[in-house]
Amino acid sequence: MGGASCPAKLVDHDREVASAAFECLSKEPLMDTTASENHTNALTEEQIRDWKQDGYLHLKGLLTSDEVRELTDVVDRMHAEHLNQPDAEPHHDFDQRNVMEEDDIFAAMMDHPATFSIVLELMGPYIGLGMSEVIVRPKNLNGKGRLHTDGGQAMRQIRVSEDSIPLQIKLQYFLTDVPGPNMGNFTLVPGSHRRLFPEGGFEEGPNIPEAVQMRAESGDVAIFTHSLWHGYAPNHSEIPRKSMIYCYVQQFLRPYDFERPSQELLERCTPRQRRLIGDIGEWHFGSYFYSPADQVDLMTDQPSG
Ligand SMILES: O=C(O)CCC(=O)C(=O)O
Repeated sequence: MGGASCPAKLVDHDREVASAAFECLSKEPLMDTTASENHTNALTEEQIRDWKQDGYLHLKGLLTSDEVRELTDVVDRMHAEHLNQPDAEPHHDFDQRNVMEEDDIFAAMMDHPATFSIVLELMGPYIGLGMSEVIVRPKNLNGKGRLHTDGGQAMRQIRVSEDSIPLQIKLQYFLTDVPGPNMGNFTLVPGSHRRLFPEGGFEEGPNIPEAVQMRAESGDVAIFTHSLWHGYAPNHSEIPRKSMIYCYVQQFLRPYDFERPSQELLERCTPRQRRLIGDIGEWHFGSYFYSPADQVDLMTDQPSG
């Protein structure tokens, strides 16, 4: 379409955005988009190598026992309320979405000091929160578990290269110990993030030979990229497996489990948390693609002056 049919104001704005971006790129060295180049130094060289090779990390003891207890109290309360509903099945999984709206303790997890610098190291600073979830997987002898990759029809066909920042990562915080097999373990296939997951999955579910059932302790965090073949094993134990999942996406992607945050939540959040859940100021062409000028300062908490 010719420029004559576009409103002049928008064309000018687009030019401004493009020329500001060009100016910025020509003054600063191009960012090398390997996962290790975001320089928060939150991960070791070895962890970054493992991340690229395996598509996931298992980081131990990132939450304190007090944090685990406080979070578990809230999760237990939510689960108990759910079980009070007439049609609730005690052996079914409890999967609550958009929990940042439920309780301030979940809103605070968006940029938890022990994990947020890791998110920045892997993703870079131009990010948003894609979802916040609480999961309880109780004993279910009929449960089979499942393996999948994340995203819908299009996203599940995208597998970013080794030297690319991810499109999406999830952090799974474990609130219970999962010391043995078939305890509802987070299950994954190391290195599978570069291979196409078969449409329809596997008949064996999570029991394919390459799959690994992660043994974890409460307070541990599993971080994984969207194209990793992952899921969960059945829980045949007496201990309900409890965890929380926080998903981070590049800012130009849409959130998964909310359309927009409530005004009430926005008012309770810090400026950084508000940005993460989509407060980008007044919307204009390209504003989710060329992030607001204070994006890096907000994310890193270090004004560049
Ligand atoms: O519950 C689990 O361990 C797996 C969760 C999962 O598959 C997902 O978040 O996509």
